[in-house]
Amino acid sequence: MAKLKILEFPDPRLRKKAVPVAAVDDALRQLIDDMFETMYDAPGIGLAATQVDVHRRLLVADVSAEKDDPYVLINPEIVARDGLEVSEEGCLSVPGYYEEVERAEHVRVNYLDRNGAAIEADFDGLLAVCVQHEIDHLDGRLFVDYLSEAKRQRIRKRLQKDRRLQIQETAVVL
Ligand code: GNR
Ligand code: NI
Repeated sequence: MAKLKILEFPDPRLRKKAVPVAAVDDALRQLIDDMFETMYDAPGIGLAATQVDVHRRLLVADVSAEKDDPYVLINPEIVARDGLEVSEEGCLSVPGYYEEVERAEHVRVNYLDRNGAAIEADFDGLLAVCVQHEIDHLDGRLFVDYLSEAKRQRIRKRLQKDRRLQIQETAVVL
């Protein structure tokens, strides 16, 4: 198992469109395990392969309080959506910022599970929000894209400033 590095906005690699997974094999399952370790450690409720610089259509999620309800969605396709709801979203690639985003309330998704079996499942509540947020990552989209240009710029500038300060602090300790 290995913890992977999470890319942060505005890294251009977060804008790449992921390609379909060709084979669900042991190498992919190793990546899935590493993504779960990275997500639980963060901690987060979901993680898309794009965020760890792997541009394949794969996401993991676990929105349970006990962290004992893992989902793996390979080549996910939303085939139906219903209702609208606004909820507060955050993102491990945009650390420290939470903003309201409107999403479908219910989604039906076709995908492959970690054994390569074809699944059609209905998601609602937080899991529906999370799955839509993760599929956006696979298409190179971030939740900040739903905000105004001014808000997005403010977040980008503050994150870049935070990073400069982090580098400076590290230099002082060294
Ligand atoms: O951990 C996460 N929390 C979250 C909260 C509300 C809506 C979406 C999310 S996903 C996020 C983890 C992440 O960045 N996944 O891409
Ligand atoms: Ni995210």
